Amino acid sequence: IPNPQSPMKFNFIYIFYLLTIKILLYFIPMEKKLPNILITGTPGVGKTSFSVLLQEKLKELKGLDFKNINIGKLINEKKLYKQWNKEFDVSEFDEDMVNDELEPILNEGGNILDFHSSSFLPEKAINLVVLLRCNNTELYDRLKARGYSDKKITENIDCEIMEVTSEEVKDSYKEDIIVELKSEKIEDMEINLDKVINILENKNLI
Ligand code: DAT
Repeated sequence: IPNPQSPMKFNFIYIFYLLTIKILLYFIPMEKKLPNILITGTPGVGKTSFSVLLQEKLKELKGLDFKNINIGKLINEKKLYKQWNKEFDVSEFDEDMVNDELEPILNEGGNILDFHSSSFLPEKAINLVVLLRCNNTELYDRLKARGYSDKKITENIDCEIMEVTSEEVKDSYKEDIIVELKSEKIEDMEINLDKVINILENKNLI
């Protein structure tokens, strides 16, 4: 600690003392918050499959521990809805209830969020939006295999054709954080994983 007895010596020691602290702080690695990545798209495009693979690959390649948040599951488990839509057999989630639940999770960072809707999330909390797209024939087969009713299949395919999810993303997030990727064949998965990891690195997010 500088000795205030001699002013000249004091100044010199004081400056030296401050510089040393500054240099030390520069070299001490600060813990960087990991980004929040939203994986979105019409039901059946491959959000859940991609989210799981991305989490695994980020761990394997980069040693990073991301959490996987399936928002649909969270809504059902925590009952974050006020109504159930009997016609389509889905919950009509309550945006405020979901955001209250997500707030501390998003503040921590390091989340891969998997959900078909995106506009209600706080824009500033999302660092990258991955929008998956799939052609109608493939989407039909996937939704049929899932046991959806014809009505629910048609509704979802219409959403993809009308670009509902895509429009929602483009209206809610800045263009430079949106990545649109084709998710039709198994090979697309590996290509998409590499692309997303590259983008995260180039944007200095990981
Ligand atoms: P979502 O979470 O968007 O509803 P999912 O991950 O459950 O979709 O995938 C739906 C089905 O499609 C599932 O059986 C896995 C398969 N699938 C996902 N991505 C695929 C891809 N790129 N190529 C082939 N099949 C894929």
